[in-house]
Amino acid sequence: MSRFPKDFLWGGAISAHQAEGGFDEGGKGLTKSDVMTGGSVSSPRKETYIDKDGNRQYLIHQTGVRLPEGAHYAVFDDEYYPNHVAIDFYHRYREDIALFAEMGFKIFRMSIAWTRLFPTGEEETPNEAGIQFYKDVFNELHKYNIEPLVTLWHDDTPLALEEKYGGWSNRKLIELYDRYVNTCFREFKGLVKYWLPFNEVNNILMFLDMFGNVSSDKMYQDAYQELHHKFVATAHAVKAAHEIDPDNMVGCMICGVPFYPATCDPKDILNNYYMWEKGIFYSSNVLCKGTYPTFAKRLWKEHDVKVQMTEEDLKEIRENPVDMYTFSYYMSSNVTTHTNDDVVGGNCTSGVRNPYLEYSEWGWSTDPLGLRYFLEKIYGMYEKPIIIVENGLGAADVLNEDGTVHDDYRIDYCRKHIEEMANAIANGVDLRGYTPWGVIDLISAGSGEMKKRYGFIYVDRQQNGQGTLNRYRKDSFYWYKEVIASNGEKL
Ligand code: P53
Repeated sequence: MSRFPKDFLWGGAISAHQAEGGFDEGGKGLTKSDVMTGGSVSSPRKETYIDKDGNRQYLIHQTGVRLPEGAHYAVFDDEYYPNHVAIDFYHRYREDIALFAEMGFKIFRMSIAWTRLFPTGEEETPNEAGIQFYKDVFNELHKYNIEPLVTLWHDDTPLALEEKYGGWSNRKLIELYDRYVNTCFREFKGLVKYWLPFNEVNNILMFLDMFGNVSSDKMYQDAYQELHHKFVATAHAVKAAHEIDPDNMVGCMICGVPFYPATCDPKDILNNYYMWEKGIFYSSNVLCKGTYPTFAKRLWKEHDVKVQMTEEDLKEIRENPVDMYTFSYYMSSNVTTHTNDDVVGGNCTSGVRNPYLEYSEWGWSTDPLGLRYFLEKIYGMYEKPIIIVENGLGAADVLNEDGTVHDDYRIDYCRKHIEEMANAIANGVDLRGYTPWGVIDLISAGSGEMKKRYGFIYVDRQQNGQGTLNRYRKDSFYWYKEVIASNGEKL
């Protein structure tokens, strides 16, 4: 008997800005990643802008950090922007989808770029070329019986809204987002039924503590306010999705990091629990249960935060919880109140090194048991169907002269995580699907590199834009094909 349900949704995931390219084609407007340079494990990505006196400037890209007064984002002609071309999915999606079909995908997670439909976010009517592009992609997927799972916002607010309103801490964003997502639900009715309103919605708060450069309580004020607006926007999206098509299923999308106390000092235990509350449960509770948890008051008090919210907001949130719990999972994090110099300090990771785990070149731990822990904990708390919508190993693969890529380390990583998925299912978790991240190589979000690859398909695009963009099947491609064909038995 199979350990996975017979209609288990095996697939893969990408996002628009990391894969599409065509950044100024088809009437698309600019988004943050279009003004972001590449970086590396040791040097951060930068945002390019013109200051109030007309000078070129670079701002280190960091959670919660904003442009100075009077500045404007700008694209510099002599700078390299990795997301402008990305892997050219915009022009090559047919070839890519054929490869996904060859692996036997049942589901494919992708995102719609808000700026392809509403270039500045404020147009009254959507850009037809953008709608047509996504209809073509969805139809191509259905040709192979692949179900799209669509993220509506993958860190890509229209840049015009960031500049004019300061982004999501401004309430105005809710109504503009409502217009955008309602357009999606209407236009893509019958083509899409799985929707994720916000990618890793909890990051803005969790990352502020983990590796933010917090200069004032105002940053917490903005983060909590931004989250509240996204909670309300999610509630609106759930309501509209259900009204427009009762078949629609909407999920929260949480960056799933299990926190471990580095010692058994009660101070570490409590501190660790508070990390779970702030990083994971705060967002999960509001979106799944429809209410702010009791500990919200403690969190707000911690940084003297006053979240502006109306009775109507709370009613919408209460009446429209999400239908499923979806999350990304890469690694666990190790927390302590003690002084410990053995810190991880990679790219987008923080905390104390866990002596029981191995770390990637980018400082991300490999912890398959952490996935089971997260699955069982979350299912026990919320009892909603779960899909793991990101998981994988970022590594510097080598393309051999004969077109092969021997990525046994990636196979090993995925195999161990799938084992733990099976164990969690055996323990009662209602896990419905698995879409490993960057199933075709794409631009890393954190480091802006092409070198940090996750794919089962290799893309010949190199660090500074060299390469043919040709696609190659890695060893993991053939392995995953077998995994799907055997419904997770042949690992
Ligand atoms: P990259 C940090 C930690 C966990 C998840 O990340 C994260 C990040 C942000 O870097 O984001 C998700 O590309 C995100 C994807 C991203 C993926 O993880 O830095 O949803 O867009 O590409 C992997 O290796």
